[in-house]
Amino acid sequence: SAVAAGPARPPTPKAAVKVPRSIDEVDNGKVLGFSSELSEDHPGFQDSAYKQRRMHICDLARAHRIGEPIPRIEYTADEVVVWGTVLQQLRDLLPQHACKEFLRCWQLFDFRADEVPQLEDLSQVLQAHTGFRIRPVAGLLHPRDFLNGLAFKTFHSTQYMRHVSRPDYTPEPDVVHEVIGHVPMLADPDFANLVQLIGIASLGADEKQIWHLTKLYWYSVEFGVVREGDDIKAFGAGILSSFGELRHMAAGGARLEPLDVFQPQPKMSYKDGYQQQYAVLDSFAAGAEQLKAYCATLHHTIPLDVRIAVGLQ
Ligand code: TIH
Ligand code: FE2
Repeated sequence: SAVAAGPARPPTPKAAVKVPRSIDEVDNGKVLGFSSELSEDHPGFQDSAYKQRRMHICDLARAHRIGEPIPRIEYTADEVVVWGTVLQQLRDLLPQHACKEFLRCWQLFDFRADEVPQLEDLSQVLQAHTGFRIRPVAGLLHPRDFLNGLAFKTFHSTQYMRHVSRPDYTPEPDVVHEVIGHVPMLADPDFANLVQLIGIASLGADEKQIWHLTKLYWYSVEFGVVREGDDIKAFGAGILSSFGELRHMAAGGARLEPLDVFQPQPKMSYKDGYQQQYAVLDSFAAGAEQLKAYCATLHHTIPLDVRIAVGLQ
């Protein structure tokens, strides 16, 4: 028979990739960076009290188990000042430069300058709106674990505060970045759907695909902008949470390129300061369609029980 005319077989994976069957099987212990060991170029590198404080908060995150409430942190007066400074600066910038979905969801959270929000409370609000939950984490996770978490609508968040010397910008995720950059966006159903799609694509993906998905995540969820009529508005958390980065965007400091999920993405770096390029989406729905088309090319097999657990048909 005409065997040769059949569809090409998907390539056999080199090593079997472990697909987690629930969020409990996603490891939040393997932290690749940041945490409490800081590199020389980190603003808190010389500050031993700062490093100790982070160590304490990181230990709490390591001890957390899914299903338990996220421990409440008693933020110090200095930490509250950092939070309040960022919040006040961003309040001046966000109305003009954040996308409409962000500004709508922002209203769900009564952020106050004199109180750092607690992840547990935010997680409750998110669960009610989009089903996303927050899980505390000690630092930068392995990309596979981080992305796998998104498939189970779980967002891994740091809980420590950026260093007092640089409220405008930190090279790493911190509680301000998670709370202002990510949390309001995750309350938007279309956006939450897009984020979960990236997570589902990561289940069973090989290392090369994980790397590509990490970059897609970086150039959308972290540093994406979206068209609103003739304007460009921020939805990427790395822009929304940094008044330095937001001013950089508003001043046209970065190239704008349409997101093309099939193309190799530019190198990403935590070390080079403000971004040189932002990826533009026409809408979150358009972005989700592109991602679905990309996922269809991945050919990995997700076990049926996992497909059901994450709501795939
Ligand atoms: N640079 C961001 C901020 O200062 O809020 C934090 C990060 C976003 C992405 C990676 S680190
Ligand atoms: Fe982030």
